[in-house]
Amino acid sequence: MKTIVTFGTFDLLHIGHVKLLKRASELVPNSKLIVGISSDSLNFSKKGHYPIYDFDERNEIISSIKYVYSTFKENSLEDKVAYLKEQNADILVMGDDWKGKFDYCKKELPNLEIVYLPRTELISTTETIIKIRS
Ligand code: C2G
Repeated sequence: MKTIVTFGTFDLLHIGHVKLLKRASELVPNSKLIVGISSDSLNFSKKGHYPIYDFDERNEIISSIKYVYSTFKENSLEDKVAYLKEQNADILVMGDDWKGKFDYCKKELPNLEIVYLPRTELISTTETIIKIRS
């Protein structure tokens, strides 16, 4: 069974997140999808604010999605290789807003396949927050 790993914050879960998880889980038959969920402090360091839903809430939401086999906490963007090793990842999947950014992982993990999937257009957590505020 192949192990597919993806990473993200998944705050205010929306259709773009669900489509990403669905497509990732369906990339290879007979595979399991493991999701690294950003810690609250990692989200602060990436985006300059804390997520609306805290880690435990986001973890519970993501864990309940049928495409997801298991989850773990991502504390640092720089530890990708360690996380991928820990999870025995065969494939790393990310949205194409991260295109090329994680290719360096292949230096230490030459058998790792990396797939960047096209983002779903016209939806994002940030846009949703702006819409609600206005
Ligand atoms: N996504 C998507 N379409 C959207 C919005 C997001 O396909 N309209 C994808 C992103 O490309 C990402 C995943 O959904 O692969 C999670 O998105 P975010 O929660 O925004 O993740 P991010 O904060 O970018 O964290 O280590 C990498 C980071 O932790 C990724």
